[in-house]
Amino acid sequence: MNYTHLKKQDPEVWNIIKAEMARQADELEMIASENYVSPAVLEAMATVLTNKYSEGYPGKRYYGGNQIIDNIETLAIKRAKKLFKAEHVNVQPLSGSPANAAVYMAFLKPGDKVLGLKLDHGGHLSHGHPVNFSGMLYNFVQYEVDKKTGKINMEAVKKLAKKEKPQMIVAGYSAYSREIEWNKFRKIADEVGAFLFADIAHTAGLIAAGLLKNPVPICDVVSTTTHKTLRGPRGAIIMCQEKYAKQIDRSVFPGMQGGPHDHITAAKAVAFGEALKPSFKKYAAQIIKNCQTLAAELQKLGYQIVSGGSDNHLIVVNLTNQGLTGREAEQTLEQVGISVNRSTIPNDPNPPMNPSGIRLGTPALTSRGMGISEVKKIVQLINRAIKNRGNKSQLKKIKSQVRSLCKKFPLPGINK
Ligand code: DSN
Repeated sequence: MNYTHLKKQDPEVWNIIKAEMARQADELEMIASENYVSPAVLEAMATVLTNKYSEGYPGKRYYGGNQIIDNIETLAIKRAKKLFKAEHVNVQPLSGSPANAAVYMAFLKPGDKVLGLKLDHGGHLSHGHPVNFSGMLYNFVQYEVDKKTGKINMEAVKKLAKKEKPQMIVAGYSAYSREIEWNKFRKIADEVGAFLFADIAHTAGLIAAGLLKNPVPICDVVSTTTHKTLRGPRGAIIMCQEKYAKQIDRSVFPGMQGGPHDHITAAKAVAFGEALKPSFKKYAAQIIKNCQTLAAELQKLGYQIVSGGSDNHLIVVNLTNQGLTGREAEQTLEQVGISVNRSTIPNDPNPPMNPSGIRLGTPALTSRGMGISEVKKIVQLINRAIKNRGNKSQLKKIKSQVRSLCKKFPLPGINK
């Protein structure tokens, strides 16, 4: 994109955007939930579809002039259904938390009991944390990962579900690196008469590529953001069995949201189209290989990985034996141009603002075309930065090495 009008009309805004483009191009993005969209996805977002109001659904809108918007929403739905083998898809949710709010509203009454994974064990704020709407409106009981293995112990989940008899069980996480046993969750949910809700925001791209088990045919309802491993625009979708279609649609609109963002719906359709291509499967497979290399190389250097490894795109590194906190690691790595985020570890003795770990992911590196040899180099850079924290001249040297690596892998969608 040339941004001709923006550059001329509003250099103040343009200069900020340009600086962010340079940051993204010159730095390594290892935040597990971030990615780079394709130029086609970027272009779809920057279209006149943003001008339209279209409350309602295709063929049933509350505003005139929606014939063409209906086509884009219908196409996005069709592609998402194919990608995830879904009976029904709502493509309007604005992002992950609003999507989850709509799911709860569709299936629960305030005060109903729900089982969700605790935040410091890898769950998400919207899975019942007390400071979040989910924890305020619903009676969440939190399950945990196993103390010894760092993995979800399905026997413990079953025991808790039988004791608590929740109306809903939430599975699918933000900082959990292992495969999820969807069929076992289904069995438990059936035994206690609960709805099963999967939040696959993190792993949707890997599931779409057929590399992780697809929970859509197993669960009652599934939400995902579209901008993580799925590599689409910032937004979300909800998938459910046909028998729940009406209650989900009503819950999204008019329950939670007003007009959908039609330019984003168009970009979602483009991203789903990309994810349906064989090249996406290759991309997703490389994400996992890169992540497993990342885990193994860090382990060789003495770093502890929660659960001992990864089946997906992310790892959580427990830094306790390295003598620094997650915040110190995040800040040190930021100084050399590597973006990561501090993360709690299970049963973290430290507070969430300064927890004991960092979360690292490979979706964005892989979108740049980086493979195993680059990941090995990056692990060396991370380790050197951590070992030399506070040493300005060493950190400067590492930063220039990060930059030279980035130069060899230009970003999609950036036209500097
Ligand atoms: N903020 C996202 C993440 O980083 O996992 C989840 O919402």
